[in-house]
Amino acid sequence: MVKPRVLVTRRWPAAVEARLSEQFDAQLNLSDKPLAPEDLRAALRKYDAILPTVTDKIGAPALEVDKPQTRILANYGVGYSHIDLEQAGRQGIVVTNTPDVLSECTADLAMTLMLMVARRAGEGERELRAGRWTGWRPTHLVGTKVTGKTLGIVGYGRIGQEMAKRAHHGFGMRILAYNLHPVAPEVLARCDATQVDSIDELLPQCDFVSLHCPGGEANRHLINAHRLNLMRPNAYLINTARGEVIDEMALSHALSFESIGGAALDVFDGEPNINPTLKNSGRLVMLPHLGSATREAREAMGFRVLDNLEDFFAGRDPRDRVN
Ligand code: 8YV
Repeated sequence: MVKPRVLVTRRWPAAVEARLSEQFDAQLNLSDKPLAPEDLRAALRKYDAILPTVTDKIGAPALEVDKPQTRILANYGVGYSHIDLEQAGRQGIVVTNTPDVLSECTADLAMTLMLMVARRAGEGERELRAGRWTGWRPTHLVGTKVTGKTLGIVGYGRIGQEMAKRAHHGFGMRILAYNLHPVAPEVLARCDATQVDSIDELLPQCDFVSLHCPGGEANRHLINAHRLNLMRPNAYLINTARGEVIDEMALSHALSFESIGGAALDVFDGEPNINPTLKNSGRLVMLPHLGSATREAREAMGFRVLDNLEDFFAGRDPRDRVN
C-alpha cells in the first residue's frame, strides 16, 4: 500500500519523528524554520496531510488552492486559531488538534508565571545577574502573598480546570470561573469554584486573573482598557492562552500607570515580535511561549497527532477533529 505523504512543518521530538517516518512517507523540515506562505500553498497541492504548528498561519488566503491534495491538517497543539477552519472545511480539509496531553504542563507554567510575578522573581533574577544586588534588607523586592488569595479563571476548560486544581488544592486559593458556556456543577465542585456570568463581574473580585480561553478573532482584545480598569490596582494578569486575547497597548498603559499590580505573559500578539512598549515595564514577566514545552507534553502531542492521522487514513473520524 502506498504510504500517505505527510509534511511536518517543524522539528518534533525524535521518537515521534521516527514513528512518523515508519508509518508515513514523511517529509521533515530539517531547517526547522517556519514555512513561507508560498511554501504552504505549494505543500497543499503536494501532501496528503500537513502537520502544522502555531507558527504556520493557515488563513483563508493560504487555503485558496485549487483542488488541494491535502485532506487533513493535523495540528501539533491544542490551539488552532492560526488555521481558518471554515475555509479548510470549504476545501474539504479535516482539521484536528491535540487536547488533554498538554493541559497539566500548561497549567504548571501558568502557576510558574503567577508565582514569578507575585514574588518578583524575574526582577530579582535580573538584578542578581546584573550584579546590582546589594544584600538582604527588609524592604527589598517585597512582593504579594499568593496563598489564600482569589484567582479568577477566564476559560474554564481543560487547562483552566488544571490551573484551578493547582491553585485551590495547593495554594488554598478561592476560585472564580468565567466560561462562555455554563460549567457543570460537579466540575465546579472539584475546586469549590464559583461561576460568574461575565468577565466584567469576575475582574473586580480577583487578586489574580489567569486566561485560558481560545484565541482568534472572537476573543481578540477580550482584555481591553475597559476591562483592565475593572481589575484591582494590586491585581495580576496571567496569560498562557493566546497573545491576541489582550490589547497589549492597553496593558502597557495599565502597567505604566500602575492601575494593575503586574502581568505575566507566555504568549504575544504577533509573536515572536514583542510590542516594544511591553519591554519597558518592570512589573511584567515574559516567557517565550513555553506552555507545553516539556519533553513529556511535546512527545504526547506528537503521538496524539499520529493517532489522528491513523484514524483518518483508516477511514475513521479522527478523535480530535475540530471542524
Ligand atoms: C504549542 C500551544 O506548543 O498547544 C497550543 O495551543 O499554545 C503550545 O503549547 C504550540 O501551539 C505548538 O503548535
